[in-house]
Amino acid sequence: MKYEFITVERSEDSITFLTLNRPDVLNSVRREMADEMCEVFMKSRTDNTRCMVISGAGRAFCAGQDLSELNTSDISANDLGDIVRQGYNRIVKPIVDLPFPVVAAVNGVAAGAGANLALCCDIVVASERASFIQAFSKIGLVPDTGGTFFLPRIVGPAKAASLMMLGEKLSAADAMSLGLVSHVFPEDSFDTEVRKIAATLAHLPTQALALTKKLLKSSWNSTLEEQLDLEAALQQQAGQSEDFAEGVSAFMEKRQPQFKGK
Ligand code: T3D
Repeated sequence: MKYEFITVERSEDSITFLTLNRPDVLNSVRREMADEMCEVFMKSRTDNTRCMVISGAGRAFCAGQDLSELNTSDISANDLGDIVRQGYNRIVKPIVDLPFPVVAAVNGVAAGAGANLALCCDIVVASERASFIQAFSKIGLVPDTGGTFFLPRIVGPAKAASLMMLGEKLSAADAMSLGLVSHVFPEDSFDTEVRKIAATLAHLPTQALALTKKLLKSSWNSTLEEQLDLEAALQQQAGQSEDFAEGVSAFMEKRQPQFKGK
């Protein structure tokens, strides 16, 4: 399938690489781009994808909403609620629910909805030249794309408020020290390192990773008792997988496991 605003590449080891592809405007998001992303998310549920990597073409990851898509001659005529519901909310929910890990490979600036798109992914890695800006307040908007959910939970409420209100730009190193990203790689080796992480994830027991994702999501809002119950229920499920049988056999036989994601 050929897309206009994104590219999609599939590796032999079942990794789907989704690249936002509007480099001239720093991969800012139009409605059609969001539609294309949603289609990829939907297809990836049934095409044996075991890991997805989201990144941006050119020097940016994503500069958020394409501001030129708005009606600027009558700004209040724009239905921003609709743009958020039909665009960004439709992107965040599937990413969080996809039954495999999603890696945000933040290759450059991530601003506004682009910054929060990264934060809703399971693993966020950054190039040394990446930066993160909660740009919304600079144009009179509020943070969206799940930013007010994820950011305070990652950095704490005080830092989240400061980042979101002052719109301070974070370097990759700052993002790393605040816990927004798990790895920072030099620009030269960024693509190679991202592929290594994605390949590692794609060879792990995918079902167990999907269940881990569910547990982590649930932990945002659960009591300890609820989490303990869910851990038991999902461990029961993981224990029925072929990959668990393979993992234990491989351990006993002192060999590397060959997980199939089943
Ligand atoms: O509908 C709604 O608005 C509701 C939803 C909102 C969600 C949001 O994401 S709101 C936040 C929108 N994003 C922004 O406000 C960020 C705007 N961009 C910037 O602040 C800067 O571009 C950056 C800090 C991201 C990068 O700065 P810099 O100096 O590296 O690049 P630049 O020169 O500003 O941008 C390069 C080109 O990309 C430039 O075009 P040109 O002059 O070469 O023809 C610029 O206009 C274009 N561009 C960058 N961001 C956007 C954009 N064009 C459209 N929309 C953008 N968001």
